[in-house]
Amino acid sequence: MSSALLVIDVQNDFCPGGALAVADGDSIVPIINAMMPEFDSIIYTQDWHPADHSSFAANHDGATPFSVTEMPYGPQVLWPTHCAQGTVGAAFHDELDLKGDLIIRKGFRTDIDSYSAFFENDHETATGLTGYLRTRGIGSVTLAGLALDFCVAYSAVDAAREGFRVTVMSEACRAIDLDGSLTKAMDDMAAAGVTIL
Ligand code: VGL
Ligand code: ZN
Repeated sequence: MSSALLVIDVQNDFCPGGALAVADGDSIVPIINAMMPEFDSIIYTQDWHPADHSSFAANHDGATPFSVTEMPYGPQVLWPTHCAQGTVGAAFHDELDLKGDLIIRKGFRTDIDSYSAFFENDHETATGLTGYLRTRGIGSVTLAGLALDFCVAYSAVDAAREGFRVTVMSEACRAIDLDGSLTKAMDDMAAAGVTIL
């Protein structure tokens, strides 16, 4: 069975100095690079928002970053403006090895956020990644990247639901940890049958 490494959102805005910096986020880059030779396919996700994206607090009158609002698809955290399309913040970390085969961009629709590499936050709109993996004969996926408690966890849970064998390499991830989000993410992944190493 072929295997893929899913490298989640290793972008400047999620690293120290970035707009939505994850503590120690850049420290995982050499760990991820060192993992790459073990996989048949290396796939990157890239958070890629238009300037008017609905997940940005700045686009909601009076809203503060990290507050929660209600969207048609459910609760949504309002984030600082980050990973705006074409900006340096949206670019991959300079040291990340980009020898892999696919980049999936997500969060490019104004009205809906997308944490997962597989489905947007309505849990219905597909990115197409399942089809790519199946077409390539890939049955097992390993995840690494940022942030463990948002985009990595959502991607891991969806991968398990899609029928892949899923491992999260926790030493190659870092978390935001907002209001218990890390504990919830770990519980959700365990419940979905994700192996956490
Ligand atoms: C992410 C919040 C907003 C992530 C992306 O990559 O975990 N978190 N956009
Ligand atoms: Zn985002």
